[in-house]
Amino acid sequence: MELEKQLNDTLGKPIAEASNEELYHACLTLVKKKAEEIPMTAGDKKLYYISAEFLIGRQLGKNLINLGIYKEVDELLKKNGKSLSAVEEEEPEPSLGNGGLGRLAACFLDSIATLNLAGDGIGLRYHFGLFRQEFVNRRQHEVPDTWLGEPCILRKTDVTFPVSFGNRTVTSRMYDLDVLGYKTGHNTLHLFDIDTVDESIVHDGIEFDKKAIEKNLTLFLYPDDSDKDGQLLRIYQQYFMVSSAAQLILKEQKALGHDLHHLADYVAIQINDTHPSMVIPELVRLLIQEGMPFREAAEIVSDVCAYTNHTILAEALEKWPLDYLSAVVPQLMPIIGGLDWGVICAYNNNPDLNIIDNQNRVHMARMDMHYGHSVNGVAALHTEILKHKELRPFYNIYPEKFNNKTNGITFRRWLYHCNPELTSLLDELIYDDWKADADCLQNLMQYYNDENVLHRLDEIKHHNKEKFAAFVKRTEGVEIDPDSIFDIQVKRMHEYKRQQMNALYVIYEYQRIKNGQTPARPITVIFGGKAAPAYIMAKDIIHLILCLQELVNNDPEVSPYMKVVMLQNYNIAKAEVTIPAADLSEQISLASKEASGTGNMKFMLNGAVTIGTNDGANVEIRDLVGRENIYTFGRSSDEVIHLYDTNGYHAIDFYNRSESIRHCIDFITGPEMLKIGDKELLTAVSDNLKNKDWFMTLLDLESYCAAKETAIYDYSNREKWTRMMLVNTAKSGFFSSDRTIAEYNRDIWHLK
Ligand code: GL2
Repeated sequence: MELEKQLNDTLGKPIAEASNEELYHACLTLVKKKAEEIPMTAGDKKLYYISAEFLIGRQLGKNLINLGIYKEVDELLKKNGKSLSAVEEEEPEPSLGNGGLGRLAACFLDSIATLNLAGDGIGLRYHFGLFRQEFVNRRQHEVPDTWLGEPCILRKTDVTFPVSFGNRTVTSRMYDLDVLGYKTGHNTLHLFDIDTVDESIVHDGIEFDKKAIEKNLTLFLYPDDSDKDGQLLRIYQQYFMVSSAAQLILKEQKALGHDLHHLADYVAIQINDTHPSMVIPELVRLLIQEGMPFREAAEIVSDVCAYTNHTILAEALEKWPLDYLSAVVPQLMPIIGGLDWGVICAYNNNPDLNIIDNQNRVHMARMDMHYGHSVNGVAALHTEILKHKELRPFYNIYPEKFNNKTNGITFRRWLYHCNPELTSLLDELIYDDWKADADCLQNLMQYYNDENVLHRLDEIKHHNKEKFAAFVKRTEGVEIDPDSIFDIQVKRMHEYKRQQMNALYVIYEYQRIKNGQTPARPITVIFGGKAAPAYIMAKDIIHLILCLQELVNNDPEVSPYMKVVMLQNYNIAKAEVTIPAADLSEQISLASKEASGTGNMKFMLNGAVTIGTNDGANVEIRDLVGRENIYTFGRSSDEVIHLYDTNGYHAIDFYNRSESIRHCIDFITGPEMLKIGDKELLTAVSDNLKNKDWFMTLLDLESYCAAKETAIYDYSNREKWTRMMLVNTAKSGFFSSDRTIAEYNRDIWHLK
């Protein structure tokens, strides 16, 4: 009743008479009011989670859930002939991240607040975030994605800081977003921007003048850095972010009357990948300005800062040329030099350890490891690889700094919000405790042999598949059959994730069907994901998939048994419809390359069965569900690492040796495909697979196809399959980000 009155008052008219847009505005106001009533989480010590990405997704549904009023609002709107999910669709999705790392940061904010820990996020207020993906002529096109409309979920504040780039100074302004925990907790995400950014300088898709720093600084997340100006712009962005962060932190701590000599008693900083690494020299610089000697400042900063590594891919381990840094942030150069000098003296000028290498590049991760007190990987296997391979010299000198924090996801969004039917069933069977204590999902195991429960799980999955099929029809114009197996690979496009291997499977299956060998059950192979604008091979792979979609779906001999869909502009909102509908979860990265993955956890939670390599967190999924509830295949990370070390992989040998591989590769540039696609792009893909194949697609292709055959076969045994679904959901509690955050706090942050 009270809610109804509040909404009516804000609307100025009855709910039934309001448009979805008006209802969205009214709900936002409601959330704001409720948030104001919740005191900010406080504690003796505060965490600052600095990240270039926060892929927060739409906020309304999540906030209503965390305020504990989602159901009530949902029912109220229903009663008035309205739908909350339609109202939620009014919210533009902020795409302030590009993939797992950014989404992880968002899940972490949710869990930090839920655990009632005082911890704010700090990042940038990108005007466009990641581009919107459109398919034109079966190719990816990038379009700027505006999200900063009115009303905006961000609050403009009066808090500003001067940020200097040499002798040019700009003013950063703070924008705030409320981060509400589930039933408790209230923190803030601070996003910085400058007032002079000019969106009108963007032309021809996502082109703009990279030199006009005052106009372009926060235009885009990860502007193209394939040239020098692009790299300089990234350094500008990073410094802008961390200088604003460091100034905010010191301002808050001084306001609390804290002694900066004891900063580590009051502050923990988590450096999310190397994008925020310059916060280390920046804080040292500011503490020196406060009158502290260099060495003391460096020690304090080390006690405050901790670093998370999210990848072993060299491209993501940033090394900035010294002269680029001195062009953008000359004031940091003496500090970085001093930090490097400390390392040179302590470790005898060891080139494997120095921050500045002999090509005059600054290794950001090395700075983090020397001048932070903790280094963590994001899944057990990943951390082992860091310790014994990638970062081995550092593990040798700082074994005590290394620790593992296996990633997690917030179950409030990735089950409660996106899968209401399964949520209701769980609430009925095991009560709603799992929303705050995910381990309770284990209790589902008592229904392992309960036919009725298994049947209901099956029914729910089917409903979710129907909803998804309707969604695909509406958004992509493709008809898919909810009775077929939904085999889903949605994630960023990258060769190491091996969407190309899945595409080769499609070709393999296509040829078999053409030869009269139809699969035990029709299968729908679903892809989704964006390719970085400058990553040509990833874009060519999108082209390959879109050509296959055209070919397969229009072939009357094949389409009754197989369909292919590539979702356009895959984002959080689409993920929320896609994941609950999955039967098979594709996690097929080359072992050792996917640090963790978090999509794998979301699928598992929603009852999909994984087909995957022993990579990242898949290994932990396998250990939890048991080998009979997952399909693993492919070479181990040790074998793969050995192949790299010994230069022992030659794709062409696999091509020459196996007829079936040869048929698949040759098909890419065969007559059927060339009728549809671009010869140059398709040839680039097949040449790459034959002659380079850096991520060893052909190494695992045959075992992959065999594993998929087994899965398709098993799917027809409904009892067996639904039992696998049950086990996957029941065992997923470990992957709650509440658990991950509790571990970060226990081992690294030590907040009360
Ligand atoms: C990533 C890893 O690739 C991914 O495996 C991991 O799950 C996430 C979060 O830890 O981090 N690293 C990275 O740079 N991106 C990721 O998604 N973009």
